[in-house]
Amino acid sequence: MAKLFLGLDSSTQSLSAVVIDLDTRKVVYEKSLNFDQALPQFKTRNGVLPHRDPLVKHSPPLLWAAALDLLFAQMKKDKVALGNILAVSGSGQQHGSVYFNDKAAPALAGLDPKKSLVENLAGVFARKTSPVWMDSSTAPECAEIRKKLGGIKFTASRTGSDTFERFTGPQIRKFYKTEPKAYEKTASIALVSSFMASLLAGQIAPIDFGDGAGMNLMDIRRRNWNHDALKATAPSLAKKLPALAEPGKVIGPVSPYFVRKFGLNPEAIATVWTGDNPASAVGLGLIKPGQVAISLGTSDTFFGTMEKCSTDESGEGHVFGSPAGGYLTLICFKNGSLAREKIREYYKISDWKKFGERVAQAPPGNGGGILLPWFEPEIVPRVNRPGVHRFDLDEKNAAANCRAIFEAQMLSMRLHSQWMQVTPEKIFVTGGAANDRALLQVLADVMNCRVLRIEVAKSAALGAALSAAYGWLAAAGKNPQWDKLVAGFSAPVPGSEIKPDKKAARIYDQLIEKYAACESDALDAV
Ligand code: XUL
Repeated sequence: MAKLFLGLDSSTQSLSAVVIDLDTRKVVYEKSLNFDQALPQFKTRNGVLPHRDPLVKHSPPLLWAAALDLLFAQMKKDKVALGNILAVSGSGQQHGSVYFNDKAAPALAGLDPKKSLVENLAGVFARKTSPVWMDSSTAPECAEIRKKLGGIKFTASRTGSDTFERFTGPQIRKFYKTEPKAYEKTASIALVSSFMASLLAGQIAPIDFGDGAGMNLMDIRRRNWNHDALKATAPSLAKKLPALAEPGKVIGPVSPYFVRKFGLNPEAIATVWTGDNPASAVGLGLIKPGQVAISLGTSDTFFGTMEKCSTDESGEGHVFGSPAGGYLTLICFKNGSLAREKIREYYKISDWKKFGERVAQAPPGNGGGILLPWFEPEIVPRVNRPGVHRFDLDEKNAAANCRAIFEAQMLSMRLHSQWMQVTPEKIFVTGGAANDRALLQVLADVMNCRVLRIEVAKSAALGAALSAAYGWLAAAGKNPQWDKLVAGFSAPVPGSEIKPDKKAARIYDQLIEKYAACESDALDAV
């Protein structure tokens, strides 16, 4: 019998499945189901409910449950060998929260396969909708919690991050303040990840250290609920939170609902889910401390692993628990590829290949020219009033400006990840811009580090499938090793390695000081 493991990823816009075969080390099945298209009755747009207040972004948790039914039905139709699946795990969009009343636990324990999940879950919610990570309506609650915890530095050092609007604690506080009766009726609060795990396991599932760290409620070092943070957030919160657990820990056998309805292996185990970022890190092969991956996408994201927890005093970066042990940092730069596109369009450059050629035409460091590309409000550094700033840079010189925007983005990453004190020996890069060697050369030179391209289509679902395999092997007493487990699944693209040019690296070692000065000048000005 093939040893199959299922990883699911419940993201903002879709639910995805990846099935891996551990013996052949192959992804044997992958599928994504788009919420808006597959389940139009929930009336979401890009997975989120329209709301008159643009800061409020909620989704219906029943949408995610309905998607789980549909995806299992699809897997059955596609003849996935569900009977050979040994363990199921998953990941969820981080920070979003689901509010159960006291009917939820018995309903989960008795899921009836003759009904849909939506029917089974009728009447189990204390709040009909779930705030998700795109919600930014909790600025007052962030300020209140931060103040009670002693300011940015202490909030970050205790919970792994400063308070952020999308984080679960401020969201819970807003719910308690605006709907105190419904808050009181809340018996248990789940994250998107633990909600989905609860359906699979037929019981209220624990929250893992990875996703739990995105709540401003967990003690990042001790990995338990932080009493002061709970008190600063809402009353009686300890009673409403499930236990915290290692990602991949066995919750129990999968609910008979999935066995009878879809033919899932009755002996398959359901393991604890994690957040999409921690799962992605594993999917990208970040399983040892001191590793770094950079995703150059709509926004640019810096992932790094650390053995010991260090937190960002300025409160810009986040620290989560890593599924492979230790810690994971996530630093998100909003002005990523959209900002690069703005520059490309401004200089009427037709495609990305030509953009890369322009970058290569200008010399490393651009003779000291700097461009700060804050077309949109920026997360790191915090910029609320957007603007583009040029220093010693001729606006008419297209090549210099193309080079300058990418150099600035990479210098910003280097500067704002220094607090991690991680010196990687190589950096994995993924995302659209990772296809361009000229850009990767700039990255290698700025970071003074080897760069290798990685292509993993559904890194979070793959990470979840690997975590299911890890949990199953550990439960079987087989002492799994992460490096052996990920081998073959997330290998760098052959021939993609780029080495830093020593001369260029020295230029950037000096330019970073000027970049930092320009950044503070511009920040003072806005
Ligand atoms: C991380 C975050 C997003 C979501 C996306 O802090 O808010 O990356 O996890 O699903």
